Amino acid sequence: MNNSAYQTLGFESIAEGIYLLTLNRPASLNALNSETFKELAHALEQVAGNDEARVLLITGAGEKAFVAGADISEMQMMTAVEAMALSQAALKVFRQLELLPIPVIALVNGYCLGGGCELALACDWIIASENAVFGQPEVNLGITPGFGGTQRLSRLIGPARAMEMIVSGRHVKADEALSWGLVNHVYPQDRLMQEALSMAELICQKGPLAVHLSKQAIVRGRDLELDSACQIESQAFGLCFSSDDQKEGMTAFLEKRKPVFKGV
Ligand code: DAK
Repeated sequence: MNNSAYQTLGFESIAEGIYLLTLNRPASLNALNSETFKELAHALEQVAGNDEARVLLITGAGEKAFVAGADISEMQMMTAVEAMALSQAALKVFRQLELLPIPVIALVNGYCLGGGCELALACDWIIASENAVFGQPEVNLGITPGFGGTQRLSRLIGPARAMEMIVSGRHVKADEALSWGLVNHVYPQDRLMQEALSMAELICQKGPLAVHLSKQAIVRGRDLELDSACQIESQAFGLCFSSDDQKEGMTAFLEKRKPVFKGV
């Protein structure tokens, strides 16, 4: 599943079931251009179609940035029609990421601004290095967030904090992001990957179907009212009982041994 044909991405398997996507344009702090969106769409299709994939990690190349936003040099002269086309492509990719059947962790290793912050928000959760800096600085450029930031940021940290970030464009450092619930954990930069791998390995030991259905219930349910959302959970719960993994998980517990899950 490795693909060295990408111009703007690194994409590799780093351990059994664990894939790493690296935004790789360090000279422009990994800014997202239209090629990146095409390549992201392709890479995510490969992950979605790979039964062996259990966890996806996403990070930025280098030690300075996760992603410093959409590529300003590419956007500068765009027409409204071109801007809408870019926005549509990006919205589609971010939704594709959000709906991926496996958990996706963003490893934010520096600047995480504008479209970069929106990319991280489309992942299932964010872990950050101590030098991480978050922001939606679009107002500095005379534009609004366009890749879902007004919506996903508000849902994650609440409308007041999202409003403050978006209308002021101010930078939020890792410790503040942690206290706001924007990130789950903060680590020294040299431990970020190792911590992500430990978490990914832990997830790989769990029942793949249960992990998938849990993610789906959270993602599909969070925008619904409680009764409908709980129906999604109920269906997921019921579905688990049609799987070998449920029998194996419960039998292993009662036999006081570790379960061997097969994902069926
Ligand atoms: N795009 C292009 N190049 C960028 C870039 C970006 N977003 N950010 C940084 N770079 C480039 C710089 O131009 C510089 O290139 P050279 O001069 O070396 O050729 C190189 O990366 C290193 O950056 P700096 O020299 O500026 O490094 P500093 O450490 O001094 O500052 C910084 C780091 C991250 C604070 C600064 O680079 C910065 O403020 N960058 C811009 C951050 C930003 O405003 N990001 C938001 C972009 S707007 C849309 C929907 C959504 C969006 C767009 C359209 N549609 C609806 C179509 C999203 C918009 C955004 O994301």
